[in-house]
Amino acid sequence: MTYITKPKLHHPTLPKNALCHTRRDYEGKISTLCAGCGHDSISAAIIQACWELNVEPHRVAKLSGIGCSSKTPDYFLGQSHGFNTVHGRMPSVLTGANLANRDLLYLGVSGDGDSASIGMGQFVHAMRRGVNMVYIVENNGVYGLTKGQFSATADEGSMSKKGVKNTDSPIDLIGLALQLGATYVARSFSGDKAQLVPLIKGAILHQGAAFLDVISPCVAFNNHAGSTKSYEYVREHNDAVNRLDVIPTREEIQVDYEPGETIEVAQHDGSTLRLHKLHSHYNPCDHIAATNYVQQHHARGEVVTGLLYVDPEPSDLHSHLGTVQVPLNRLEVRELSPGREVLERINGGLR
Ligand SMILES: Cc1ncc(C[n+]2csc(CCOP(=O)(O)OP(=O)(O)O)c2C)c(N)n1
Ligand code: SF4
Ligand SMILES: [Mg+2]
Repeated sequence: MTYITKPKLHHPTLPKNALCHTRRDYEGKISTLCAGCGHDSISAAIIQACWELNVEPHRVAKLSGIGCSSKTPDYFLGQSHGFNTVHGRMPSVLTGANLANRDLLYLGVSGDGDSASIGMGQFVHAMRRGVNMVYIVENNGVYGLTKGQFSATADEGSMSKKGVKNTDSPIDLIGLALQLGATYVARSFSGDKAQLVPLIKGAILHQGAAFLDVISPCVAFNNHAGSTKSYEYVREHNDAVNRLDVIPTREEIQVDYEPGETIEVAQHDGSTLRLHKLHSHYNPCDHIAATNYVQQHHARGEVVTGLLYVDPEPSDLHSHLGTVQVPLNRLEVRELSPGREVLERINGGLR
């Protein structure tokens, strides 16, 4: 294993959240990724979001697959539960864990190779089932860990570092997530912390399948001219649909906005998303319009970022299955095995 433990010493004046935790308490080991890798910025944004939301680290389960992106859960939330699955299998392992213990906050971290190639079947079923999770794809358009082969999200016509042109059509994970019924869909850029942190916070508070596609340049293999996932390309083609702020209702809501510039989306769990609309025509609650908007801008070579779709009244796998509120892993043997009489009644109903 290549990892370095961080020294535990804190500066006494570091700001603390409501749980008396500093940001350092949400960090993990020292990253071994390449200096400048977008994935490290996403880890920093996750740390910031969890710190700001006063998330209790022991209530988080981080799961990932294989790849540079999937290594990152080791670099944040060092006091949380963590599990590295086989390549592309994070969604099914997470689904199982979620069904066993619905009380944890599930954070699935994946790469474009991990989710759009080997794990595609897993990704689509997690979305269509509505697993209550934050699913983050750290999207660099390449298999970073195995030295830069094109991934399935690489745009047609984009160039590899060695000058080879990609001739395959890209898979758009945002379009798929929308089509499959994800109830919170957003795209951002690793280098835009101001946009990314609130999007992660909104996803954490969302009670359903929340999907975040984060363009995350690979400085080693996909940050050159001709790449559509480089820092320069994304900065030039970024079209932000909204600016987001998340206001947990535990705090006093202070609103400071001009009429017509902001809309508020009340979520089922009582939290409120405040959207600063840059494009007055963009409505993130309109599913069909969101799908069209993303496709139209993609055709123009624009990367649309922001909260693209949110269902203010989401449902999740537990509500679809009608499971009990008590996490299954806390039920007594008596409740899990109700006895011969009940079993015979169930079997009788099947005859
Ligand atoms: C079953 C299996 N097949 C192939 C591999 C080799 N492999 C490791 S990581 C990876 C792709 C990683 O790409 P991505 O998910 O985009 O992560 P990145 O490194 O770009 O962050 C591949 C193909 C593997 N580890 N296991
Ligand atoms: S190879 Fe690419 S994705 Fe992997 S750590 Fe380096 S910059 Fe990041
Ligand atoms: Mg990748």
